[in-house]
Amino acid sequence: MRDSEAQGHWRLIEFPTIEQFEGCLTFLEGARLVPFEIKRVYYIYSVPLGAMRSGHAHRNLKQVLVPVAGSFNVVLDNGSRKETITLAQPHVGLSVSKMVWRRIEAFSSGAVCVVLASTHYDEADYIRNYDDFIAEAKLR
Ligand code: T46
Repeated sequence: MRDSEAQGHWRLIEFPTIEQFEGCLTFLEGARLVPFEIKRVYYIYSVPLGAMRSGHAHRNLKQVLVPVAGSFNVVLDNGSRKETITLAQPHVGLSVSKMVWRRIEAFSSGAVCVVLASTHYDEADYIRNYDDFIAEAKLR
């Protein structure tokens, strides 16, 4: 386990997979394997080569990112520790807690990132300025 994972800010989750001759099936269940009730699902795809997404933190939202196709890098920062995690296996997701600055980059061609979220969409939950994020993180 990485130090940052031990602090509970982010961790990889391996989801159960049924491998059959006809193909593989992976399942995710809210409040069980996913560490919260799932309120929202969205997905990011058709990302042009070289494009970066995100660049923000959430005040309360928790998420799990799953690379259901292709691969991408998630750059994580909790204000004191940074780590880049490559997601490339459809049965391995990344759980990210609140107050983590994240950026997603290096999307492979055809990559699809499915995101499971703990809350409905709320723009007020976003911290989109890095200096504001650091200031809020220090207060907590
Ligand atoms: C995150 C990363 C991984 C909505 O209207 N509803 C939604 O549920 C979402 C997620 C977005 N939007 C709107 C808000 C913006 O006008 O879609 C537009 C693009 O969203 P954003 O620029 O926030 O996209 P990303 O890729 O930077 O970030 C998204 C999530 O917003 C964010 O929570 O952690 O994916």
